[in-house]
Amino acid sequence: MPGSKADRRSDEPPLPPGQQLAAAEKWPVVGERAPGPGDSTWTISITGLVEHQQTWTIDQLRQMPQDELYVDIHCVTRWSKRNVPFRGVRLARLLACVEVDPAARFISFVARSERNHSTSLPVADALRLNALIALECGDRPLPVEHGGPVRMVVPGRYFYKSVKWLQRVELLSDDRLGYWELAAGYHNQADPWQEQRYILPKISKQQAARLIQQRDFRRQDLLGIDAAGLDLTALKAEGARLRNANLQGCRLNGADFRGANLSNAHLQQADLRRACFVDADCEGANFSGADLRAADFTGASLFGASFTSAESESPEAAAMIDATTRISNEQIETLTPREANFMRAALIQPGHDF
Ligand SMILES: Nc1nc2c(c(=O)[nH]1)N[C@H]1C(S)=C(S)[C@@H](COP(=O)(O)O)O[C@H]1N2
Ligand SMILES: [Mo]
Repeated sequence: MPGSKADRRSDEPPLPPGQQLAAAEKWPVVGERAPGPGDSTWTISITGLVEHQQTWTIDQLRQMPQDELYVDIHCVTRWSKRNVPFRGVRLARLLACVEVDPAARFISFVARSERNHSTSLPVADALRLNALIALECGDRPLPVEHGGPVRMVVPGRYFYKSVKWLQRVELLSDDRLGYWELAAGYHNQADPWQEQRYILPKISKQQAARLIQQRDFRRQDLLGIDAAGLDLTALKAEGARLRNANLQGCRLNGADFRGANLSNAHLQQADLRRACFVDADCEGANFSGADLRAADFTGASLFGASFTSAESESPEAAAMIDATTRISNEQIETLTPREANFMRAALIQPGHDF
């Protein structure tokens, strides 16, 4: 039964609101591609408001005293992974070497990255949260796809605050927004216990009303748009950016979301028959209670997506899925175990006419 109490062992501590455990052996890879090998040895520098800038090679970092930290990972796209054993050098230890200027209030972590990734924190938070410059995970060198040879690990924040392929740490008097915070509208505080996922939407109510009336969202940036309950039959939403959009209970049959970004979108109870999600990003999207017969998810990313409701045990809370819904086995394997079980059972239901 979806959402049954038996899914959660009673001795397990709760997860932050809206999070679900990823399948036990899965650690999703999220974000940009790993950088190329580069032409110089990997170093980490600390720059900005410090008494003496300093640079370390990976070997030098390995020779420093290592700390081990068991971290609960919480991705903003709603999957969590508990007790991941990271090992490396505490940020505080490196900051002590460079002597931070008292005027430095923020710290920016800059990646070796084709798209200039960085993210930032108040210095006080980075220290209080025990941020770690991680070199190993589970007694092995950190895999490249997870940020090897060296990444930040910041416990107690959504994982976008943990930059992969760390190259430079810069101390700043004023904050500098990072990549996801600017490009995706992710919240700059990022406390999962307060569910600080997104800053507020930017689009005006008038603009939203016009697009809704025309049923044309193509390539628009509609972060957080609230269109719940509306008739958006055959909506054109190719390439639209609909992160965190509220589309609950909408009529969306035949809608075209090809290549759209629907991460964390709310699609509960929506009529999505024959909707096209080809190559869409549906990470963390909520489809519980939606009608997904003949919907096509070919090539879509479904990490953290839910099709059943965690809060309710009623059968109406599960999405309507049958043999006409197109989802591959590979995609099912990226779902949480409960979602995957539901999906496997639903997909063999004979298709209905509608
Ligand atoms: N350089 C870099 N760091 C990054 C990202 C990225 O795209 N580039 N993505 C962030 C996000 S959104 C998450 S959830 C985690 C994912 O880490 P993982 O791929 O090891 O699970 O890395 C974070 N750090
Ligand atoms: Mo993330």
